[in-house]
Amino acid sequence: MKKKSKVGITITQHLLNQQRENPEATGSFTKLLNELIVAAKVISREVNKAGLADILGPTGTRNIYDDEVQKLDIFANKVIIERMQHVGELCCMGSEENENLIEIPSQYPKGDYILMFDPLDGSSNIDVNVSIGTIFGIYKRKNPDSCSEISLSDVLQKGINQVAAGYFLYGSSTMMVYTTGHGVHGFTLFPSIGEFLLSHENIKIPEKSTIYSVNESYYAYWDDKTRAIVDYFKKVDKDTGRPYTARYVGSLVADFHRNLLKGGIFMYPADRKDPKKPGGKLRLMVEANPLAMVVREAGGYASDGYVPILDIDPGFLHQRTPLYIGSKKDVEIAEAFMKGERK
Ligand code: P6P
Repeated sequence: MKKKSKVGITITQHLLNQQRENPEATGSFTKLLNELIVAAKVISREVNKAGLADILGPTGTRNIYDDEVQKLDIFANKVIIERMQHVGELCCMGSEENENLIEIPSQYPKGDYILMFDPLDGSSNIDVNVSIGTIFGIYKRKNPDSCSEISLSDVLQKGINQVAAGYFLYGSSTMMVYTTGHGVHGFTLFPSIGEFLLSHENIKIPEKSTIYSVNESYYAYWDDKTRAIVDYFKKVDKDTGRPYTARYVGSLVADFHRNLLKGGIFMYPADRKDPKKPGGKLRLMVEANPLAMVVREAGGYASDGYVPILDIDPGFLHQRTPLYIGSKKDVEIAEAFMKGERK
């Protein structure tokens, strides 16, 4: 019998369903996420056109991390800021591309939410047509009655405080994966109708996997414990399904998404390669925290090698962290090596 195609509900319907299940919901959150979705549709269109348009390639400028900034980075950052600042639900934003907090212009109403985002992660892959993504995490401000004086202490919250998190993946198709703490759900953009439709309901990451993702060119810059972790996943041992398969795209959202669906551990350890980045390359607030919430809701785990990512108290906006994220059992093995509990 011909398999009935399961066309899912729209993301808007899904958000409204979640809102209705939450008695105190006022609709503010739904409005906020809907605007972010519009921004992602605009970015998706430009990413898909990038090969033809003149917004491809580097701008010749560098961001605060000294990374070369691609034109699409700037475009994506601008689209999100301009679209989100007038929604009336935010009191500020933080972006990987902006050194300081992004305040809401005085002409727009403010709200109680804080949006932290990486507008276009993996940008070094733009020119070679590898999947890239937007990562976001949403918090509620701690002191709701003083939005006019938003302070870093309001924003620098542990990842466990996120009320929602997720990412958009601009690849062979454009996907949105998000959680509000009630499971992880994936939606695929159908360009013909311009809607994200439910395609991956209640995603659960396999507890154990056979994939490890790490840039092994840094092997010489790792400490012995980090080397021991990677050596472990490469060792031949049939009983534990090793060696694992190596898969590394070099685009965090692409690597994370594959591991989320198939199982796997993604690692970006601390290394001695760049003295400016002793704690690893990835950013806590705009990369590690959102993905750590997603993976936890999918039954996985994220650690800095010693403690859960979601428990880290951020010291400053662009703090970096080592990241071990994915299938729970594999991340726990990595932690055991880092803590000296395994050799
Ligand atoms: P490396 C992309 O620039 C990024 O921030 C992540 O998307 C990706 O996982 C990582 O850097 C790749 O870094 O050092 O392996 O090239």
